[in-house]
Amino acid sequence: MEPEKNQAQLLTERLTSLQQKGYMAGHQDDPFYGVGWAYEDGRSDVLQTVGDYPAVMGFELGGIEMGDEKNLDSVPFTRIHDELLAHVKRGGIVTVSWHPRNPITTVEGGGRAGQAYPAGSAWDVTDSTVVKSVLPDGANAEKFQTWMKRVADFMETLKTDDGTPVPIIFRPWHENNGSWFWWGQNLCSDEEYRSLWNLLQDYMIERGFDNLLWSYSPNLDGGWTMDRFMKRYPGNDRVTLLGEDAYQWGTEEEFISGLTADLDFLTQFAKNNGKLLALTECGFRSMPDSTWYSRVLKPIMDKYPLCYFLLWRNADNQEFFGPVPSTPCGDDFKKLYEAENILFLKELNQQR
Ligand code: BMA
Repeated sequence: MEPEKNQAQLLTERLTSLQQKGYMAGHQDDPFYGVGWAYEDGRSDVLQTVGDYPAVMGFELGGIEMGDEKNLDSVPFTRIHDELLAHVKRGGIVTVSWHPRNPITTVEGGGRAGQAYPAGSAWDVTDSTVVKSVLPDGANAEKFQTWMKRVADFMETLKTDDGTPVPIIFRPWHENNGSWFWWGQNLCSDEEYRSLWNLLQDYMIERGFDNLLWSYSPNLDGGWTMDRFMKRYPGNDRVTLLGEDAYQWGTEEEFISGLTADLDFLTQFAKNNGKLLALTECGFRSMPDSTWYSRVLKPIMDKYPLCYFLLWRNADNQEFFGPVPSTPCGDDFKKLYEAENILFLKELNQQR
């Protein structure tokens, strides 16, 4: 008899088969808040824009390591628990990121104890010995064990009513080719980075998690070479999905050429190594161009075998990446909804 498949394997199969139909739309923190509202049950900017939930929802654990009740974006962990499970129950797919505080510079209580951003946060890059300090024998090794334990304790509560752990795309230590997080390019050696990845992954495996689909996502690079990519790649036995975080910060031309070059590279890599591919974060902050989704982003995505794209959060009217209902960018986003190759929640459920 074949051994029973675990949740990560089942999710991998589901993603592989969905990818034949198209790619899924995703949104970070979708059910919590949007432009002009917060914490209204059932509400979502994507839902209000197109009449359907995104297929993928992203959730963030930053702050769980401190024992905080709310994450770094002020979302209560109890709500994250409930909404993540609700999305799985309605047939959706979930992904989890983690922006842990800086274990050297944070104070007990973290940002909620009055440290001003970026001091003590994941973005505090004042010290380049942080990764080293959490590895075995490092000064913060013990503290980091506690941090990982808090992550695991929370993840352990993410189960269906009958006690089955829900499948989660877990995406730690992201954007590591940039130098804005304490695990970034200039903040640790390649070896230290890989040890950090392994430390967390091995801990989670030891704790018995077989429902996590591990996702590796550097940042938009524009010039990957195999040699440089491999320096920090955790390894084929440690990664199931790869992709990158790609925002348009500069010109449209730069974004298109950089992302196209990267997706050419990543598609080939994914194919050769049997990996799934996604745009693990993306967007154009506050949508200065309301035609961006359909005119810039979609034509690029259409060319590649992506599983999904995840637009970042709609924090407020100063910082949003997803559609805002009843605005020009919301209208433009409807074109993505209408496209046959872009899947939202209802289409996922039709595929089952
Ligand atoms: C960043 C911004 C921050 C946020 C962080 C983690 O890109 O949206 O405001 O705290 O992600 O979600």
